[in-house]
Amino acid sequence: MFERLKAKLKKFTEKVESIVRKKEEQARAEVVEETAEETPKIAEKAEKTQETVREEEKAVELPATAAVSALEEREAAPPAVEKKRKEEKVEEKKVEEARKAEVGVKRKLGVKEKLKAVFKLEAFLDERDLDAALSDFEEDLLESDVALPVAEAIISNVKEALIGKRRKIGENVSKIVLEALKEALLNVFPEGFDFEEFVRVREKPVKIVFVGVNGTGKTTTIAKIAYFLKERGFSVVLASADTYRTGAVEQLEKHADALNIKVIKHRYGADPAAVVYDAVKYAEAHKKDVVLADTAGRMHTNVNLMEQLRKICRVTRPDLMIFVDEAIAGNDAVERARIFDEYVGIDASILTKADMDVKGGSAISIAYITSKPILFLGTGQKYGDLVKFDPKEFVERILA
Ligand SMILES: Nc1nc2c(ncn2[C@@H]2O[C@H](COP(=O)(O)OP(=O)(O)OP(=O)(O)O)[C@@H](O)[C@H]2O)c(=O)[nH]1
Ligand SMILES: [Mg+2]
Repeated sequence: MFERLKAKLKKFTEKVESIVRKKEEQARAEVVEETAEETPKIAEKAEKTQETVREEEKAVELPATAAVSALEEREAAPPAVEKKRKEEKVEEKKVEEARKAEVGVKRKLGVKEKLKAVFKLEAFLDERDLDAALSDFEEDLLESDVALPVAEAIISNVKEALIGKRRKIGENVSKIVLEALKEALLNVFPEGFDFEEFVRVREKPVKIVFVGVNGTGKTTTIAKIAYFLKERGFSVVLASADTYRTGAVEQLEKHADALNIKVIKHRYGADPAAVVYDAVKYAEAHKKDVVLADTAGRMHTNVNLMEQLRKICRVTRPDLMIFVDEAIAGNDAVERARIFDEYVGIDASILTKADMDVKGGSAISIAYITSKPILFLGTGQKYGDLVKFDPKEFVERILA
């Protein structure tokens, strides 16, 4: 699942890593060069200090002959010798201070130099460094079924996270890029949504209507959700509101039998809003927790059929209107989600056939375009093939 998106994200991470490495090598080379330039200056300063010290040392140094005569002098005229001794002490002090000063100069330059080097090595990416990599990355996202506005949003998030960022010495580059990508991707998802918790706390019966174009997996998904809810202790009733397609009622009944759940149905051609209404009345009377309503697949461009969905909304006021489409439909699914949302105001989406989706961008795109959460991914044809969709887990998975 989602191999292409995964591979493209990896490719981008590696590219940025190599850009960072190159920049750091350059910075290191510059630092080495500058240090080499600075070294003679430091040496010169140190040399000067040494000279001063030496001269001062010379001044206090007493040659052997002078020492003898000094001794004689001391004997002959003690006060003069005493004076000289005092002078000698003053000189010694001067020499000591000069030495300290020299060490001080050396230490000061050392710290400054070091800071400069560290700063340079920490300097990170600017916009020009990333331009080419980002434009390739945008193309790769589009190829992975990420819709254009979503790809643009991701790129802008990545830019914000990476440009001007400083890497501390020793910090792992790929970790920085991965964190930036994680943040960029998570930011395009709306807040997560806990379906089970919603059903638990909502006033009963919770009314859920499933909509989408033909053959995307609505009926199968309803059966999967019914199974999911039953497993968690909720009672469920199904509304067979696809009164349009031959065989639709029987298809739902077959699932209901397998799961041992009641189905409310009318004859073919009946008003779907009336079927959902009846199912809600049944649930109220029999204290059922949830009503799951199947509807006929319809093209989002068919105005009459879209109006029919509006009627279901008006009559039954669903708690959740769930849009179902195939992950493999890519940008078509995104466009359909947008139009269904415009018509009936969807609350969430479920993406089916994720098990067949190698690209992986649909979930991000639909969530971003509709600003509504993805609740589940359908991952096969069995009742248990329904995976709770969590943006964090999804992002971790495609960045793994
Ligand atoms: N591989 C795979 N197949 C799925 C999944 N969900 C549904 N299908 C298959 O998709 C086909 C269509 O599923 P339906 O549930 O009939 O789709 P629908 O949206 O109700 O179709 P209409 O009622 O005709 O609009 C069936 O063969 C399902 O078994 C899934 O998650 N993975
Ligand atoms: Mg169906």
